[in-house]
Amino acid sequence: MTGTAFTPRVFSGIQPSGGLTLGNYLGALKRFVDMQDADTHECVFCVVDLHAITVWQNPEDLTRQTREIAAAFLAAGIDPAKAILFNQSQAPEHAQLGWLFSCIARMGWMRRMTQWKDKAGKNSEEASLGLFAYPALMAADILVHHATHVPVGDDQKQHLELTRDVAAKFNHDYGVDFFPITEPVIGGPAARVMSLRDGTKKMSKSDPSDMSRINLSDDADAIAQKFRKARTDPEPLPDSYEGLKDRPEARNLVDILAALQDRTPEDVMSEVAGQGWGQFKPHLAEVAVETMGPITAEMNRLLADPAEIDRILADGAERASAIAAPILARTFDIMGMVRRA
Ligand code: AQP
Repeated sequence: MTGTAFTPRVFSGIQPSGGLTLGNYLGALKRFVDMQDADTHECVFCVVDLHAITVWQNPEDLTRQTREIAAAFLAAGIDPAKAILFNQSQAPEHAQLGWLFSCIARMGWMRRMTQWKDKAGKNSEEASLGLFAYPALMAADILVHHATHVPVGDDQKQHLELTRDVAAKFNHDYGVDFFPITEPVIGGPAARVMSLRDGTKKMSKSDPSDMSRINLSDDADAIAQKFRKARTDPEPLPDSYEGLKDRPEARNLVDILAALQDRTPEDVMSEVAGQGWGQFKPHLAEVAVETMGPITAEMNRLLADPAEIDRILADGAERASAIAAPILARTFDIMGMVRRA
C-alpha cells in the first residue's frame, strides 16, 4: 500500500462475451454479493463490454449478453441501491485512462500474460491490438475508481499483479502517491472452477464444448446430465481431502459442492468419504439446481423488462463517472495535460 489513505472500495467486472458459467458465479458473482453485503467497502461492479470486443462479438449478441450479465448481477443479489452497476463503455473515463496506462505499461509485461498466450494462441499476428493491451484497460477499470480491493477468480491474478505494477510505475515516474496498490481478493474452494471435461483447464464460457461447463441458463435436466457425464476417475471418494491431491477432476467436483454450500472442502469430505460417483454426482446436481434455479428464474424475470435493466445501467454509469471523472482529471494534471478552460 502507499502512504495515502484511500476509501475502501471494491471494483470488479465480468465480460459480456457469452452466458455466465458456474465458474463465473462461484468465483466472482457470489463473492461480489458477499462483499456488498459485508458493508465494509463501496462496491462498483461493471459489465466490461470494451473487454468483450477484444475478440469478435456480433453486435446483437453483445447487446443481449450485456443485459443478461446485468440481470445475472441483479438476480444473484447485487442491489443497485447499495452498489454501482454499469456497463464500461458508458463511463468514458475507463477508456481514457486505459490509453494513458498503455503508455505506462511495457510491451514485455503484456507479452508475459498467460491469458494473452492462451487466447491469441499460435495466431498472434491476427489477434486484435486490444486483446494484447487488455490488461492496461483492466488496470484503468480498477484504478480510475481508486479501488483498494478486487475480488476475482484465480485466472485474473496475473492481471491484478500487472495493475499493481502500473500503479507503482505511475506513482514512481511522476513522483506522486496517487494510485493505490490494489489488493486482490482471491480464495476459497471456487477460486478456479475447472472444466467438467478436463480437470486441468478452467471452466470457461467460451470453451467450444457446452458439456465442459454449467451455464447459469441451464435447466435442472441439463445440470444433472452434465454432472452425470463429468469426467472422473473410477475410484470412489477417499477418506480425506488430502487424498484428492492428484485427482483434479474429482477434487473439482468436491470443491464445487463446497462452494455451493459455503462449506470448506474438508468439511464436505467428512460427509462424502467413500461414496461412489453414482451417489455423489446426483447429490451435487441437486444442490446446484437448488442454488442456481432461483437465480436463473429471477434473471429471466428481469430480462422480460430490458428497459428497466437499461435504466439501472444508465444510473450506474452516472454514479461511476462521478467517482472516475475527478480521478481522471487529476491524472491529466499530474501528467501535464493542459485542461480546457
Ligand atoms: N472457472 C472459473 N473459476 C473461478 N472464477 C472464474 N472466473 C471466470 N472463470 C472462472 C471469474 O469470473 C470473473 C469474470 O470473468 P470474465 O468474464 O471477465 O472473463 P474470464 O475470466 O476470461 O472468464 P471466462 O468464463 O473464461 O470468459 P471467456 O471464455 O470469455 O474468456 C473473473 O473474476 C474471473 O476470474
